[in-house]
Amino acid sequence: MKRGIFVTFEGSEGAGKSTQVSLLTERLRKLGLPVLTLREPGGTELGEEIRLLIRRVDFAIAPCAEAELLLFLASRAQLVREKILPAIHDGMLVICDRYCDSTIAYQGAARSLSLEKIGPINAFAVGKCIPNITFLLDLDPAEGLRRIHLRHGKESDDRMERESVAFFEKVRAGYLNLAKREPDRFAVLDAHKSIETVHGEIYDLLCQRLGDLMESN
Ligand code: Z5A
Repeated sequence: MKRGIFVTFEGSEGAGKSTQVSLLTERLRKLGLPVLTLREPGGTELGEEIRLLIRRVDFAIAPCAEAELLLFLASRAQLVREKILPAIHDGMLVICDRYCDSTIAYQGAARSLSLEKIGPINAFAVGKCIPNITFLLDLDPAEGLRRIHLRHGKESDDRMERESVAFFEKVRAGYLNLAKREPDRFAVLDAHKSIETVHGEIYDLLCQRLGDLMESN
């Protein structure tokens, strides 16, 4: 690859992002492709510290919505400059578990922070580093929470996972709106299907889009 490709995964809790990111990474590496897999918040030393802060179920220090937003963006700004841009420059295929769209869906649609304010600071954090392809795993939030409870038991130790179904309904609607606005970047997948079926669909779509991108490069 002459120029790298940037792929992101989005969706609400339990939609299967981490599962699909691992399966795709493994398959592409077996083909000999140079793949860098990252996650948000996190992916750098600073970002992983911020991740710990954001997820703490210590309600005495729970950040207000504005502070939470800025913590996510600080992690992202560091990730872009330290990891994503250098890897894309080196021709790698970068796969990131969550990115800018998470902020619009969670802090914008669900926490009701103004999208007019989030847009410019999101852009300040990432500059021109926009994904080529975004896979949105769309799932009924009740099913997502069921999967998370199966994994962790009823009381998750993650502050955000303790939000209500209504909160995650807003997240889902926020994502679907984004996908409608940018159909060329988003591929929406039905995450109710089996892990294997979703993986097959992602792989086929990626091959198709990679072909298109190579032709246009
Ligand atoms: N957040 C934000 O608010 N603003 C931002 O800008 C950013 C993030 C970047 C990150 O937490 C939190 O930060 C997240 C959004 C917020 N908030 N919450 N809540 P995280 O990284 O720890 O959490 P996550 O990204 O939501 O990951 P997750 O909860 O693990 O979900 P997932 O990655 O989509 O799912 P999974 O781990 O692949 O699968 C969950 C379980 O379901 C697991 O047991 C699987 O085996 C099972 N699974 C997966 N796929 C299937 C299918 N197809 N069928 C049946 N079972 C399945």
